[in-house]
Amino acid sequence: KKEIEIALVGNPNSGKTCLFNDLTGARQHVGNWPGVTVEKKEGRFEKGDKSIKVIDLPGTYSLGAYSEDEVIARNYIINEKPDVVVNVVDSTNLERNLYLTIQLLEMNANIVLALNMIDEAKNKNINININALSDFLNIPVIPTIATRKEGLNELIDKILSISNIKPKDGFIIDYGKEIEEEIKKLTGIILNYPEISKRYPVRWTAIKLLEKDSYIFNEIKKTTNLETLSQVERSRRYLQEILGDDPEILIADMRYGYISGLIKESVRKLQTSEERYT
Ligand code: GDP
Ligand code: K
Ligand code: MG
Repeated sequence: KKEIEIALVGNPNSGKTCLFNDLTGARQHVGNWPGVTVEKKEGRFEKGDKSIKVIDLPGTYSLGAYSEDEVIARNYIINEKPDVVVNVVDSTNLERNLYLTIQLLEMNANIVLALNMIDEAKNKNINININALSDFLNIPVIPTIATRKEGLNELIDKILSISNIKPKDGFIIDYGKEIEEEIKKLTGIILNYPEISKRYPVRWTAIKLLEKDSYIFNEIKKTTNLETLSQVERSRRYLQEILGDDPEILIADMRYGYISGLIKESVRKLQTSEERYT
């Protein structure tokens, strides 16, 4: 009987710890991540004949290389490859929260979206079309109220039902002809290095290199020859010249644009009577 491993990921204050407690009850262990003072929480629960290990990852808005929390969260997902990543989002702040979701998708994580604080969204007259959101992102979406354990059983059932799926290295956002061509050049090079391509999702690595992610940049520097780094520099300079901005800014803008389109398709803010009459 193989243990299923799941990780909770989300922005700070999205309700991760609350959901972690709902899932694991008293069966938790608190320690530290190796080498750092960031708290590591692990717990367990059972469902039927399945045993599920749960990790509460540090809260973070992004999965770049800027903070300890970001690096811990993303290294865990990349290196440990949890069977399921439960992406806990604050339903009242979907636009900001989905920035992390997009990055998880680009890392090929096997995601279920816990649309948490759905009670607060209702109070604020934010109406989320769950099916549209799920279709758009191509991942299961379960509304939850962690403080009341609502949606918990549905979430657990979904976690178990997708736990043996392995998402393919794929296309989430089309970054446009120019950027896509440079991504293609870099993925071509990365594929020559199994040490890298077996460990990291290839498309994600190419995007990270265009963004000049310091962590991935160093990994590449250690593992590949100088030709790789000079191609990264050429690609970055070329994009900067023809598109007029740093690739990391262009890439972030396209992610925000994608999310904004997605929000338009799936979220309605209904006016309250008070708002209508003031
Ligand atoms: P974390 O930072 O992601 O670990 O978030 P916490 O679990 O600490 O929750 C942040 C705050 O949101 C706490 O005050 C929780 O009680 C509250 N909270 C969590 N889930 C919900 C929910 O579904 N609905 C409402 N109304 N509040 C929630
Ligand atoms: K908190
Ligand atoms: Mg927490």
